Amino acid sequence: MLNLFDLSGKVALVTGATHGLGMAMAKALAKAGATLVVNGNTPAKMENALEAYAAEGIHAKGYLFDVTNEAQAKEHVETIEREVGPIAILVNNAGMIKRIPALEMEVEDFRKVLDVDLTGPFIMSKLVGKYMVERRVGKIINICSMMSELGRNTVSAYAAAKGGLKMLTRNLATEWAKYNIQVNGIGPGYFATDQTAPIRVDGHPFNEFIIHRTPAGRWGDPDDLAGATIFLASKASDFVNGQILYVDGGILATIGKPSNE
Ligand code: GCO
Ligand code: CA
Repeated sequence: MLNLFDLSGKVALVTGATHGLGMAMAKALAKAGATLVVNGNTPAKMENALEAYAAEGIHAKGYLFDVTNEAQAKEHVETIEREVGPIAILVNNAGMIKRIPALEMEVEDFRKVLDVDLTGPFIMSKLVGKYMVERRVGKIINICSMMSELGRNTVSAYAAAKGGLKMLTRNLATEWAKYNIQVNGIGPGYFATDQTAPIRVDGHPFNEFIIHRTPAGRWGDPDDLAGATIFLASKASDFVNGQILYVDGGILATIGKPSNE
């Protein structure tokens, strides 16, 4: 039965996997047997990341490119296919957030967030999807968010992009399911990463708010994503198409509770 989750011999490309949730998901894939390819944008971060992977016995290959630059991404996807092998698993994880009230947000900033969080996954899915369609096999996992479902002050662009990414997931699933490609998403709840560091500090009202708002009563640990990632990357999910699997400690299941409960 456990063979269902075995990723041996499969090449997995994880974008933005030099840190944070991307790195945690990438490690999970590698530990399930996948050959890991890491995309990043910053040479120094890549160097540290490859050391961090090696420290856990994972021999990852790193490729520096910008997922929003189609020509650059195309060249690198071709190189990965040639140098490492056929990409069987694509995790569109690279993303960014800007926390600025809508009335103060420059259109340029709004566009930038959409470009990285939504257009980037489209570009990567199109480039890798082309090979997957030819081979009639593939797994694409788009990293969504609580903001694929819920709004929050200051994150208009991020919510628009992550809501869009949920619908891109359903749409690509619709177009490619017949080619035996499963396109799904993971929607992490509130996780302890660098991205949330500014709102997670002890004593910060948002830190208390999230712990109170989450039925599980804590921030997610990046390792909490391992199971969902392996499931959606493996044979175990071969008839699962266009779903967003929320790993959120129950946030989306509940309206919340009064502050005295
Ligand atoms: C925020 C957070 C979130 C999380 C995550 C929630 O400012 O509300 O940064 O956006 O990063 O995406 O699922
Ligand atoms: Ca951990």
